[in-house]
Amino acid sequence: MATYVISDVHGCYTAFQELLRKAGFDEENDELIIAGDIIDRGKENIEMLRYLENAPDYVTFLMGNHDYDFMGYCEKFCNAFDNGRFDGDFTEMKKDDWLLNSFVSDKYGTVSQLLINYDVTIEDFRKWYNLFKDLDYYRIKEINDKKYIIVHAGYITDKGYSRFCMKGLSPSYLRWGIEYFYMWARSDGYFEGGMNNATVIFGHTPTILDEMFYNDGKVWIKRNKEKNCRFIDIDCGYVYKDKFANANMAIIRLEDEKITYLEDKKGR
Ligand SMILES: [Mn+2]
Repeated sequence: MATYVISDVHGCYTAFQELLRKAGFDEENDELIIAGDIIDRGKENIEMLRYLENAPDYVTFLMGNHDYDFMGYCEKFCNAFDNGRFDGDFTEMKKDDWLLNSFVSDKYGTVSQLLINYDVTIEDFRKWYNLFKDLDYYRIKEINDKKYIIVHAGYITDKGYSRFCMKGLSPSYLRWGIEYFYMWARSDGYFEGGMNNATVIFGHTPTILDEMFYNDGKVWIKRNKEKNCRFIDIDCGYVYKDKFANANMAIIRLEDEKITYLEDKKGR
């Protein structure tokens, strides 16, 4: 039995399934943790949502910022329906972006993609809302005497968070609380958030983009000797593959920390 971690599938269902096969993931015996952002940006959002709906026992989904936003859209549709402000008929919204966007700000086009290409109903949105709202923000695993914290963007202890707030965080952090950190952390202060003697595995900031974890589409690893902790960014930006040749999808097996890439790039 092994534990695998992947992140930021972003509606790339086929690639995700292919990577599981390539890594030798065994549905009968292994465990999979998906560290958030299962949808948006990619083309196979419905496939990811159906996968969430039929969630096999071996998989744990954690909340990402895109999942959280999508949950908000679902909630809005359902509330409007429950309050009689919407009859559940999406026909007009399918034809009219303005109408759709007046309901939900469909930033990544996922909702219109679902409405136009598939026969989705208000009950689908209700189902998705209920599934997303129960997701955890992080998961802690002890494997071979090592502690792993799996989270979408960044982990911070409650105590660390209070200290962090005192130092003057961005207004968004203060407004939304610690969950915002788990889903959105992306700053130097991020590294204060870890826990001693632990490895934080996260995604959210693709290693293919020219940002703080840039590593040309390979997994990014940094050790903090002082705290004896490590940070591993496993989001290799696969959904950006049309823009960046080295974008990739990676999965890590915690027992031996073996990393498998979907695409084996030359010279690696
Ligand atoms: Mn994200």
